Amino acid sequence: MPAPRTVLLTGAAGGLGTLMRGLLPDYGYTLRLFDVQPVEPIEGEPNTGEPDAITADLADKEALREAVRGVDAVLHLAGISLESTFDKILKANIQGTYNLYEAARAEGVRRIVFASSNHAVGFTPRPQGEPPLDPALLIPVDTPRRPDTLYGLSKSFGEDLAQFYWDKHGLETVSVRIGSCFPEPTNVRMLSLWMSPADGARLFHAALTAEHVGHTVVYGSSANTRLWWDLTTARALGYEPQDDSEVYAEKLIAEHGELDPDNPDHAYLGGHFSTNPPIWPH
Ligand code: NAI
Ligand code: 15L
Repeated sequence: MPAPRTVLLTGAAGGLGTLMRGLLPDYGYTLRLFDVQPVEPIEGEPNTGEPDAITADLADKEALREAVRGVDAVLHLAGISLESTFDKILKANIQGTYNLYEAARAEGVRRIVFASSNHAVGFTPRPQGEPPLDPALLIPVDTPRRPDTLYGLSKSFGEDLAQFYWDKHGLETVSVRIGSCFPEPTNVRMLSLWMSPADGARLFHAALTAEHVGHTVVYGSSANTRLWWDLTTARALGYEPQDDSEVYAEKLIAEHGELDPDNPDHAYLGGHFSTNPPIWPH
């Protein structure tokens, strides 16, 4: 895959989108932005004039066709990012992601990097043991999908959609099961799942540029000492994580205590998402 130059960044107004707007231009990308909310300038960054930005909903098929026209690849972050009602998840994450793939296929876009989530496999029991875990205990990418929420279910759908568009239409995807990508980890579970924003940009760059990915599923995290999952497929794309959440471990464990094997919120990869009551009305 020749290095893409113009990348459509959906979800550009969100937390991760804002972080990536700051970091990805350093890899030489020109970003076109898409979000249902207006994209605000990044705090503390010089205002470099009007961005190439489209304010529209993923339900708007015409806007999506225009948005993907002429771009080399898409980084698809837009959608509901936490548990919600089925109607909302259906519209934004399931129908919306389908609309994006259909627009990309129609306009000849060759690759999408899809923000999947740890919650697509959130009901996987977390591996137990002293860190760093024996590599044989790390959760592989081909572990059965076990969504822990309707949100996780929509990410599982997105991965199936990606596989289908590769098999049927030759549209490539890297599905990144992101752990927790925030400036810092804020709880003990995140010590295992955290992806620093800088490593996030490294991984997205690798996913955008690696040769012949077909549909590849990778876990998205830093090289954490307390890692629960296997980064082999991510590394095979050329991803070399530089950060480790361990620098936050002492402080977070002092504040929250170690993970408790008897606490159901600590039993699974997805943490408290697995015990979330459903949100009504459905
Ligand atoms: P966020 O909620 O801050 O941002 C999502 C953005 O998508 C928002 O700006 C929102 O306006 C936009 N959006 C929602 N529905 C839309 C629609 N129908 N049409 C157009 N835009 C729409 O979420 P965040 O944290 O930035 O996450 C980005 C993506 O990465 C999401 O897909 C999320 O599920 C995924 N992810 C994020 C993780 C993280 O640690 N931040 C972990 C795992 C997955
Ligand atoms: C996600 O999928 C969410 O989008 C994000 O907000 C975090 O909750 C993250 O997972 C997590 O599991 O920490």
